[in-house]
Amino acid sequence: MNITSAEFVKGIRGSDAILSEAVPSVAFIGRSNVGKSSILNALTGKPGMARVGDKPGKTTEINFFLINRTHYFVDLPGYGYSMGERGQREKLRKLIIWYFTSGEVRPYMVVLILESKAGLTKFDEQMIGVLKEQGHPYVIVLNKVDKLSQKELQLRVAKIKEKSGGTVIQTCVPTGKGIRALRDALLGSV
Ligand SMILES: Nc1nc2c(ncn2[C@@H]2O[C@H](COP(=O)(O)OP(=O)(O)OP(=O)(O)O)[C@@H](O)[C@H]2O)c(=O)[nH]1
Ligand SMILES: [Mg+2]
Repeated sequence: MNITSAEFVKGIRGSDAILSEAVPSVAFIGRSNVGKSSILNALTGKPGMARVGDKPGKTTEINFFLINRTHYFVDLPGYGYSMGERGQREKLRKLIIWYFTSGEVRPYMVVLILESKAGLTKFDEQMIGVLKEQGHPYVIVLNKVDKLSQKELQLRVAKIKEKSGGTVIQTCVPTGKGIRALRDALLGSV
């Protein structure tokens, strides 16, 4: 499916009426700075829609984008970065956990984004634990594949598959690699 319209609706920091809307949603999560917001922009073809940053911690709210007037793409803050103020980090971590455990939302897919050089970290494994426990379906995306050689990439993908047991979609935002495959996986190929 092509994306014909995408617009920012709102950012939330806790319970909100938007959570009870009957709109199917996809959530984007991962460690800070892995490229969650960049991937969301690439999927929609709107480079400036979600805010992207050089420093971790750019996204600080749970941001809802209405896609084709039928779906929400939900951009979450990142977890697991060591920079920034401890109180703020803890707040964001709690917000992410709340989103997936409060029982208020049931995304039909969670996109767990990893960075190619770091691979699957302990923070990601914890997050996968939460998703499994709550019964949220998820797909793993390995982003920034431009940062590894072909050989390193093969090893990295094999390792992630072995640990997670699932498929891994490889993406690179600057070249657009894997973006169509991800869009089709989320919205269907028709
Ligand atoms: N080389 C390379 N850089 C990328 C890629 N995708 C994103 N980036 C860069 O990575 C940085 C972080 O991107 P964001 O999209 O802000 O990352 P995020 O995961 O949303 O970060 P937080 O909101 O802080 O959690 C930016 O400088 C992007 O330009 C990629 O595929 N390759
Ligand atoms: Mg972001």
